Amino acid sequence: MSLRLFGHPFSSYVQKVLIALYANETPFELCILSPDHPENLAEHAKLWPLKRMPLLVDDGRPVMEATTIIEHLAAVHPGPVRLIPTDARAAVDVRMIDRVFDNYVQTPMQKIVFDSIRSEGERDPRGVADARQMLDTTYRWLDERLAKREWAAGDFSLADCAAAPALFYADWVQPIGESCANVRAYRRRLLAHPPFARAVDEARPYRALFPLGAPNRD
Ligand SMILES: N[C@@H](CCC(=O)N[C@@H](CS)C(=O)NCC(=O)O)C(=O)O
Repeated sequence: MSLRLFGHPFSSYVQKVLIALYANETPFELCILSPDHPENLAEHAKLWPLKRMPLLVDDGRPVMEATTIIEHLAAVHPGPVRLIPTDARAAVDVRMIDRVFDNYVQTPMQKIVFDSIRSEGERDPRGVADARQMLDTTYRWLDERLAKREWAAGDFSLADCAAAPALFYADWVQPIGESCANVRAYRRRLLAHPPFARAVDEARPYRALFPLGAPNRD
C-alpha cells in the first residue's frame, strides 16, 4: 500500500483527513504543499488542477475532497475506528452532519479568513456579515444537538473529523458564545481527542500564518 497525502498541516481540510489517518494509525507519506517543496506543488497541480488540498494518492490513483478521502480510507483501508458506521441509517446521520460542518461552519469561516487577505477595495463586508450570522445560527443549532451527545453523530466518526478543525478555526474568527456551552464543551473534547490533538500540535509552528492573528490559546 502506498498512500501519499498532499497538503499543509495548518489547513483545516487537511487536518480533517489527518484525524482519520491518525485515528486508525494508517501509514502515509505527507507531501507538504509549500514553496519550500516546489516538486510537491508541481505534482499536486498536475494531479488536481483546482489545487485544493487535501489530495490523497493511493497507489497512483488520486482521490480528492476531504470527505471522499475519508470515505475511501474507510472503504479501502479500514482500521479499528469505524469512521462511517456500518448501519445504513447511522451512516446517513454521520454524512448529514459532515455536510453541516463543511457547508455551514468551514465555508463561512473560510469566507471571513479569505476576505481579510483581500485588498481594501476587494473586500465584501456584506458577505462577511452574512458569514458571521451563519456561524452564530449554526452554533445555536449545534448547541441543541450536542446537549446529550459526546460526539456529533453516534460514536467518533467522519462527522467529528469534519467538526474538529471547523470549530477550532471558526471559534478564532467568530467566538462561540457562552450561551452555547455544549458547543464549547464539544470543541474542548475534540481538542483533547488524541488524533486531533496531534494534528493541532503539528500545526502549532505555523500559527503565524493565520491572517487574522491566532489567539493565544488552544
Ligand atoms: N471541498 C474541499 C475544500 C478544500 C479546501 O478549501 N482547501 C483549502 C485549504 S483548507 C485550499 O486548498 N485552499 C487553497 C486555495 O484555495 O487555493 C474539500 O473538502 O477538500
